[in-house]
Amino acid sequence: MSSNKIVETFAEKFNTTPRLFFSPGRINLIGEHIDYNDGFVMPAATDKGIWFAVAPNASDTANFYSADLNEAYSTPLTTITPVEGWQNYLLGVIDQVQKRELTIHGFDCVFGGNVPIGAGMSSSAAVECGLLFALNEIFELHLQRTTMATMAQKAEHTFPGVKVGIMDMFASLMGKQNNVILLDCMSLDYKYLPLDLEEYSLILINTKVHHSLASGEYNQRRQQCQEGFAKLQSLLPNIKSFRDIKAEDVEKHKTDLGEVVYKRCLYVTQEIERTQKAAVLLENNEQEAFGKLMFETHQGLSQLYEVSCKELDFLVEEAKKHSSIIGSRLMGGGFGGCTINLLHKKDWAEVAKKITDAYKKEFDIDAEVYEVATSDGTHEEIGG
Ligand code: GAF
Repeated sequence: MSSNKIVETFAEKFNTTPRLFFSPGRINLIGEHIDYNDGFVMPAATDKGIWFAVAPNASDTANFYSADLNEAYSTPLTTITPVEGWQNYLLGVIDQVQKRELTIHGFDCVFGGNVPIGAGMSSSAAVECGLLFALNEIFELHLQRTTMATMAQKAEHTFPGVKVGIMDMFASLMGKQNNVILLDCMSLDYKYLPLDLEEYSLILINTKVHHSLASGEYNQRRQQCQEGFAKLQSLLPNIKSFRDIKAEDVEKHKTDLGEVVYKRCLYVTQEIERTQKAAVLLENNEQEAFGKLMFETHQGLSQLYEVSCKELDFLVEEAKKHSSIIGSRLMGGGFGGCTINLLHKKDWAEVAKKITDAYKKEFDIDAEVYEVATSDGTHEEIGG
């Protein structure tokens, strides 16, 4: 779906001229499942995202049209409640606006894009942030981007009901082309790190599977970490967050925690430390050492956090067979979606083909390959 198609569809459906906004999906270099555990993450907004064509309609009704699904949905603004399906990502946003007693009026909206759904690139945050940003502009709500990120996160907690961290919304709204964001998820302090990989580049390989247990498992991981943290806090002195806990301390308290919670906490403490190391490596252009940490992250996500699946593990194992790939791991929530791979620029297409051929042979699925390009955060496409 292209931006032109979105504008054209808007003209067909509503016969007025909208404003056009782009809301990006994200990648994440390292720091997985630790945004809701007070860790650090390293996402970037990508050039794949969702466009929103929006115009006020002088009524009290919100009219949505999903150009990707060819489905329409309308609701009076006075009765916003959760429903089943894609509408929840939009309704949750309107609910957040109303909870803050900000005034919006009826509007027409066509949206759609090119970020693959269920690929771990956060199409849901792109939808939530895109609508919120558009409403903020059109109804002059004067919300800051960081406030919109927390509102979009809240929208996902309350309507779709997935207790996500802040990473995806923050990346979508705050992204900067050619940079990754080093985000402290506890304080929301952040800095941009230029993404200059020299002779290397990043590619995503999409397994094209998305195991449907994902959102229930996500909330369960979050709960297991909360349980583990409370236990460790009661056992260790001066612990304010996971980042005060060392992996050795978790190991010492394995019996107190129980096998499953122990594994989750061990992963979290290791990943928090890894991400801090990775940030230094990226700043010093030490790509090979950075790539090793990506492999370690995958190992942790697969063995300790248990959010991988056979398709993702297969892609990472295949990646290890090619010396030009220096790092590979599952990206995002897991249970399907993409791997992110750091590899030599010169032969990426050839290597990617070998991996996708092997994948096809094993699972009879055509994996998709995307070369990563970063973009600015959610913005209006002037003249679009
Ligand atoms: C999903 C969530 F939305 C993020 O908050 C993050 O936890 C991620 O999974 C895993 O790192 O994308």
